[in-house]
Amino acid sequence: MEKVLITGAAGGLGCLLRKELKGWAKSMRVSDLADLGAAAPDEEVVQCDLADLDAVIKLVDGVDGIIHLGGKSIEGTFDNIIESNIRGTYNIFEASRQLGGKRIMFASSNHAIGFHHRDRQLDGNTPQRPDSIYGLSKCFGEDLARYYYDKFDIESVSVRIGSCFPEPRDRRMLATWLSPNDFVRLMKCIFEATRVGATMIYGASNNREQWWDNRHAAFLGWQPEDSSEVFREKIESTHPQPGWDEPAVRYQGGTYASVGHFED
Ligand code: NAI
Ligand code: 15L
Repeated sequence: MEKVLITGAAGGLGCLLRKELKGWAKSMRVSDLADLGAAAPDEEVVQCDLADLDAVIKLVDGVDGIIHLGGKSIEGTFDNIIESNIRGTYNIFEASRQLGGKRIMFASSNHAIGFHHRDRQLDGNTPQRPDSIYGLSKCFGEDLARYYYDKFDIESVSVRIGSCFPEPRDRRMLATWLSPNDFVRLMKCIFEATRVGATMIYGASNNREQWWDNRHAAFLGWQPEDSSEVFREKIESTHPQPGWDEPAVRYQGGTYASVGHFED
């Protein structure tokens, strides 16, 4: 990888990749709406609103691959989600098309399938089932990725990230947890593969409880190595087991599925 662009680079996952992909990519262009501090050696820092197409075309010009993390990362107002996630993601794919087709990693989310029950194991053929306006915007991004591949041959991998934090924060995350190291390894696999087409992959570590089956994406060669099991005792002793009939427990998306409409 010569030059990689990371959008949303001031956020949690962006900061992680900015640090961990150093050296793997010869240079990095990091971008966000928020302040990113000074550029490190072999880095360019570009402050940019993803909702501005002209700015995004300049942002994408000259890079070889795009790690698209930028956007609203939780439920929000419809207007906010439209600008950052719908328009922002469209602008990234459109800039890639106009500039000759850069491979894109799209940070989708488990909330694109959050209304599936937890006792159902999902795979590459399971239909989307969003649990929120946020989840809907991730479904849009995944469909956009498919469309840009079918029509323009823009390759991408949409990663339905589970919960990527240093540690699981509750009982649900014992199943959805994606360790930061497994996430970094996945990013490398995505850009090192010869061809990826338009692929969707679930992003969870090698946890005891598995809701998602990634056999359809085995060609990427990603094998998660970490497991949430080391945190089980800590989580179970601090988070009481809720009733199994509660919606937040029945659905994969947890509270995203059980809460009401954000703007009410
Ligand atoms: P974060 O909220 O920490 O970072 C997102 C970044 O995007 C922020 O720095 C924000 O300033 C930037 N941003 C928002 N709107 C923007 C705009 N219009 N133009 C430019 N930048 C904008 O989120 P986090 O946790 O780092 O997640 C990164 C991506 O991964 C997000 O797209 C999120 O939806 C997705 N994801 C993350 C998960 C996780 O467990 N961390 C789980 C599932 C999906
Ligand atoms: C997400 O999509 C969010 O970005 C993250 O903040 C967590 O809420 C995660 O899903 C999750 O489901 O745990």
